[in-house]
Amino acid sequence: MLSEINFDGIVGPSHNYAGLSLGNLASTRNMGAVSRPRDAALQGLAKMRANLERGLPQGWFMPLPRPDARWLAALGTDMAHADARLRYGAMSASSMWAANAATVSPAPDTADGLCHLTVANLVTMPHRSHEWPDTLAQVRLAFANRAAFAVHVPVPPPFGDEGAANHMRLCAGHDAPGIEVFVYGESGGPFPARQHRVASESVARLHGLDPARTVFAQQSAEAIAAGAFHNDVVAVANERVLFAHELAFADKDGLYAQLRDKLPEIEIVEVPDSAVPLGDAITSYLFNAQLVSLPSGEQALVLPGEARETSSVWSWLEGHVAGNGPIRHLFVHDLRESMANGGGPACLRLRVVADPATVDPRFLASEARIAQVEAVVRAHWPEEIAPDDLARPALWAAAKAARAALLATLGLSELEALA
Ligand code: SUG
Repeated sequence: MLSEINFDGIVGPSHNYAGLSLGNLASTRNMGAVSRPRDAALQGLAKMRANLERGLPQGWFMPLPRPDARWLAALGTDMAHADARLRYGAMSASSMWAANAATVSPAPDTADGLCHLTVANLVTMPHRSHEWPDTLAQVRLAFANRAAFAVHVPVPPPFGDEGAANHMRLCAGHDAPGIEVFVYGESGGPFPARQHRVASESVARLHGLDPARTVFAQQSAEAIAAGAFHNDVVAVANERVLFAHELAFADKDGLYAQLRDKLPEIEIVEVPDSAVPLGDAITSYLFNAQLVSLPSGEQALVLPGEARETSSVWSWLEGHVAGNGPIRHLFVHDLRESMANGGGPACLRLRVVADPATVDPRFLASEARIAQVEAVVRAHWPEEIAPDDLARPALWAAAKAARAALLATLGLSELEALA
């Protein structure tokens, strides 16, 4: 009955490169570049379609209202008067990275047998700090079935929580009790540590996790300083496989020992820095692949094109697949628009292990519905946005109208009233 459903954020019509995320090297590198929102959304939808064709249940989340007039009003301003930084923040399409929407503990892991979701507060980055009220409204709608789900409001500030991007689950099978691993950062380096240990501990308590099956691990300062602003840039887990870079964790030996103790069948696939230097892992997003179990039971990586273009990464992957490693298949997708803001295949999705019949069907994708969404995107999403365009009222109106058209197509116009 339980399966893993990947909920991808549909890339919003205001997708742009304003360079807002310190510590996210791609975001900084592409600051001021011209974005292509239509292509960005179509690239994301093509990934969803391909995963659906691979036999993987697929869901989606809607873009949030942009510009976010309510946020600006709370700051005493509006789009016409806000300074550029606030205007950029109000127009950010960053909710596309659904891995940051919430942390999810599936029913087999929790004391009350419900699937728990805590919406992330994203307090560290101003442009992301105002996502949560609209994300919460959407999550409450998608997972309204109280016999199956419990939805929590975000952990209060100042404890930064960035959701599933810093959370991994290891288990014998998706429907078996899992070991939940919360990865946090310690501040003090050149870039912010976005996930606070207190936030991770709070989420574990709120979800009613068994302390004996819960692990807290520190992300290595070296990884954060090298641009791994979330753990999912350097590690990913699926069922009994942990796939991680050698330099991902502050104390990898301690972590691996705990995991082996709690899940003896674990397979740890560690990529040494000598084979794939940390810098290559981060620019290629090797570990920000979706590690998925195909209907055959074999595991596959859904990778961005940049992984194939990075020779150290591609040689390592080819060697692994040719050998006897647990990852048996490699699927490559062009996600260039999202990648240029530091968002790979795994950033774009939130994994929820649940019975699809318990989810509001408007949040579940099908081949026909993907085609409908593509038509809306082709008709309404801007082709290009330069940062200066974000000051144009015509773009604000176009972004609003485009989202409204999408919501109407999927029967989700009530989200407009919730905003
Ligand atoms: O929070 N980029 C996002 C990318 C998030 C990736 N998510 C995961 N690793 N799970 C971030 O840094 C760029 C915004 C800008 O520069 O306009 C941005 O927000």
